[in-house]
Order: sequence, then structure tokens, then C-alpha cells
Amino acid sequence: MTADQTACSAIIAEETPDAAVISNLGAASYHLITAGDRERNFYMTGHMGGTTPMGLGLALAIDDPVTVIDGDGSLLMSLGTLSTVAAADPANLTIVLMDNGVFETTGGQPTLSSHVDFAAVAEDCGLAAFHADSETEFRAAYGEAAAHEGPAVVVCEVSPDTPEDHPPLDYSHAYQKHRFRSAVRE
Ligand SMILES: Cc1ncc(C[n+]2csc(CCOP(=O)(O)OP(=O)(O)O)c2C)c(N)n1
Ligand SMILES: [Mg+2]
Repeated sequence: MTADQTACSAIIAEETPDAAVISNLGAASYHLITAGDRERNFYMTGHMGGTTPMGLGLALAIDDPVTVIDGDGSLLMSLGTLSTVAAADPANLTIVLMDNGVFETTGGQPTLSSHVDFAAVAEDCGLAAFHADSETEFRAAYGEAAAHEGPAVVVCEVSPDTPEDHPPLDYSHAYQKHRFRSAVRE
């Protein structure tokens, strides 16, 4: 079974309305904006492997909850970040890994995600880890992860979608940076 990524993105805003949410480039951002644009959303653009590191930096800088929505291909590019997150131990950071098994944004080429047990890797790094493969499971797992007293990872199995089904982001980088920075400083 797999969860609907747009529905899970909406659940994040419902369960943690105050959270600053940083979404991976491409599909994760398209799903998040389809679920509902918020000033506290930051849509990563351009590079893979930087979403969780950026979330870690933000979580260390602010007291509000911070949620990262990462992709399997992108997290595999910076898997060591999980050990850095565990060492830094920010209680306000939740990492959601939307695992669709492919590089959805660039056309669905397979990643090596089926070779990796992300929850086990996170736990080996010292993080709490949860798993979900339906919207109902995701709501429960995300709620537990966000309430957890240390950083936590939620691995959510989702079906690949077609990026063309989602509207493109219509923001300049500069606009987005200023909007997000103002929102998290309030
Ligand atoms: C360093 C780097 N390599 C390749 C790309 C091209 N690229 C953009 S998104 C993407 C796929 C990302 O896959 P994943 O993290 O699994 O997210 P999904 O698209 O499946 O949501 C690729 C290969 C890039 N932007 N940066
Ligand atoms: Mg993927």
C-alpha cells in the first residue's frame, strides 16, 4: 500500500500549523503547494541533498517546530546528514521522507531506495523512526514524530506521480526567501 503524497503534505500543516516546512526540490514542493501554500513553507529549488541539512540549520536557529519533506533520491545523496542530525539533537526537527522509489521529478528513473531500510539507518544513527504507507498511518506517525522529544524521521511510502499534474511554482527565489524569513521571525 502507498499513501497519497498531497494528502500527507496537507496533514503536516493540519497537525503542526506553526511548523516551518522545508520541501525538497521538485515533486515534494509541487505536492506541498498543491496541498496549500503557506508563508511558512519554503520550497527548495535547484539542488538535491540540501533539504535535510537546511532543516537542521533552521531547527537549531528557531524554537518553532521545523519539518523537512525530503525525497529518497535526494536523501541518499546526503545520508550522512542523519548522523549529524542525531549529534545536534534538535528536539523541534521532524524529517518526513517521501519514498516513491524513483527520481519522480526527472521522469521516474529508479533510485536505490529499495536497497535501503531508511528507518533502520535513521535508528542506527540514533534517531527515532516511524513508518507509514497510508494517510491514516501517516497522520499517526507524523503526530508521534512531531511530539517526540528528540529529532525523528517518518518514512512514508508514496506512489510516484506525474510532475506535470501539479502547477509549477510561481515564485522567484528572492521573493520566497524574504517571505519565509519574515514568517519564521514573527
Ligand atoms: C545534484 C543534483 N543532481 C541531479 C539533479 C536533477 N534532479 C532534480 S530533482 C531530481 C530527482 C529527485 O529525486 P527524489 O529526491 O527521489 O525526489 P522525487 O523527485 O522523487 O520527489 C533530480 C535527479 C539536481 N537537481 N541536483
Ligand atoms: Mg523519489
